[in-house]
Amino acid sequence: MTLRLFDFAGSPFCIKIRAILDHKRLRYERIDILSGISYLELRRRNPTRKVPALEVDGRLVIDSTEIAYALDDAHPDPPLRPADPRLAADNHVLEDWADESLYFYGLWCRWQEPEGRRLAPKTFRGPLAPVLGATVGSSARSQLAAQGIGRKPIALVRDELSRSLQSLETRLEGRDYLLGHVPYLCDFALMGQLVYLQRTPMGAALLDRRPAMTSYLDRMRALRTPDR
Ligand SMILES: N[C@@H](CCC(=O)N[C@@H](CS)C(=O)NCC(=O)O)C(=O)O
Repeated sequence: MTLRLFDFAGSPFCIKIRAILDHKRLRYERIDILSGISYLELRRRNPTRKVPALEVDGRLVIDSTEIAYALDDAHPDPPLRPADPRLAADNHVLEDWADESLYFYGLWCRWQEPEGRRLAPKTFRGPLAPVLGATVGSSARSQLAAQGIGRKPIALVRDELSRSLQSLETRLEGRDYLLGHVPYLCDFALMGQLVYLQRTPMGAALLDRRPAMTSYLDRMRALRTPDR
């Protein structure tokens, strides 16, 4: 199987897929969409224009959930989906919550919270950095306003995020991973969002107060191969 990943290093969804590829010990070519003409290829072949997108033997699979399923179908060991139907349902709901809800808190901490907003543009490198910092930031803030979180007061967003982190901590009591002692797709989705969150000033401050969450992240990181 030949795998080419259209990738952006800092994207929580790309972090999720790179961790899955490593966990399954699959080799792949990494294509940074900010270098060369790869973004034009992505735009041409992917109607959402989003990353990650994974080319599997020439066929482009888009969206991190579909990519995870395609990899799990082709390489079922280690599995990303539990066999038990009730656990499989929890796996799906938790993955979807991480991708579709928690993501917006990371995006908010990065592009809207004042200190995050000041620092985020500086993370881009190269000649396009100033343009990228301005355009990605304003597009993120438009998304946050349309979704609703961007119109909430800071204290409310902080309380909502703290409540979610507290719930995760409670869920992880006595378990290594969200569903027990084996990591499944929901854990890779959560890991991507937590790593992204931890790279923001407010996200780091909230996570640092929760050692159970940081040791969970250490456990997830340890599943990856040492060279990536
Ligand atoms: N549901 C998608 C979300 C992917 C996503 O939002 N990717 C962002 C990067 S974090 C992106 O490519 N944004 C560019 C854009 O919206 O044009 C997935 O799970 O893959």
